[in-house]
Amino acid sequence: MSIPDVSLASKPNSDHEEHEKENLTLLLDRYKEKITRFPREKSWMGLDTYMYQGFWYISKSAFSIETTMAVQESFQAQSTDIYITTQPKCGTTWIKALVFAIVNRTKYKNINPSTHPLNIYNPHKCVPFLETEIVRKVPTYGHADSPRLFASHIPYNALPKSILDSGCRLVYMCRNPKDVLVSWFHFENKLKDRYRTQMTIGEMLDVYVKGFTPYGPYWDHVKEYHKASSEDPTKVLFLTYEDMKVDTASKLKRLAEFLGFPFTEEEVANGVVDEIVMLCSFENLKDVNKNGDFRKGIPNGSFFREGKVGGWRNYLTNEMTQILDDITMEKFQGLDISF
Ligand code: PAP
Repeated sequence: MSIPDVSLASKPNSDHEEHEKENLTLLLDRYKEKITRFPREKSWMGLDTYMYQGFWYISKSAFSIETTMAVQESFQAQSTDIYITTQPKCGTTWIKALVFAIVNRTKYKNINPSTHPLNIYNPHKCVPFLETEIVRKVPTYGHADSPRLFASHIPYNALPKSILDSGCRLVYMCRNPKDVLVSWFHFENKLKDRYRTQMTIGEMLDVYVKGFTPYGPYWDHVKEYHKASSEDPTKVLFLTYEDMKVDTASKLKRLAEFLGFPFTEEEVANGVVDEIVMLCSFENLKDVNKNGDFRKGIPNGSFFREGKVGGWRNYLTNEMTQILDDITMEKFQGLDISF
């Protein structure tokens, strides 16, 4: 079983990160002309956003139209790969930790728990994004045994053909859009060094409902993965953050089965499921990640704010709630998606 070279990837501001920056600059240059032909709007934080294949993407960053096009052009899937896919702020960090812990549990069975990668590194270091993998100097899985674990925010139909055709498994997690918006609101406003501007929740709502958010519209992203899961539930597992919160242990078992790593009766009896739930709990991961930066200007702690369901009630007015509820009802009409 191979795992990412977390030790290498864990050093912010290292040569490694410098190299990624250089590669990203090359990509920006490669697609510079092309993106000028796409429809453009304003996203939040003053960022430009471009319409590409039905979704909006910001430019000039790791999670951008350029990296999406590069992934489409050159990423090669293997049939044994596992992909974790989400809209940002839907529980990516959590589901990465859960999948990593399930798939690698035998490898770390007899180690001192304090040396488990999830007790040392940010889950984002343990499961790389396709969007950052594409600019890496050395591929994360250089000598890959299977399965390789990757994550992505790229919409289903925009994933590289080799992922869609290879038969590999995809885990999709979505979340109540009201909590997603509130989570975005806190995250973006925390990155003061990046944007040098702050936005109100009302201003962000305006952008959100228009779909001009990274990988937006949120609702279309969810619908594409939901459709893919309905068409082939053995290939795409559709999860919600809320369901996972209600009964993490039983959802974890289902997730493990889907991934092809079911828990044995003995493991269940020995408390392995509960151990993983605890290892990946908000409280544990928040504590592990209380110091340091994930990348320059992005503290590890910024991925762990509240970790609750329904926190939106403290931030959205009745009017804002109504706007989001109306869109959600209209967009998800007839689909068994509930939060
Ligand atoms: P990303 O897309 O930037 O990686 P993502 O991990 O999808 O972000 O979402 C962050 C949210 O997940 C945060 O929600 P909040 O702002 O409402 O609090 C974060 O707290 C929450 N989160 C992170 N880790 C966990 C966890 N282990 N359990 C539950 N929620 C978590």
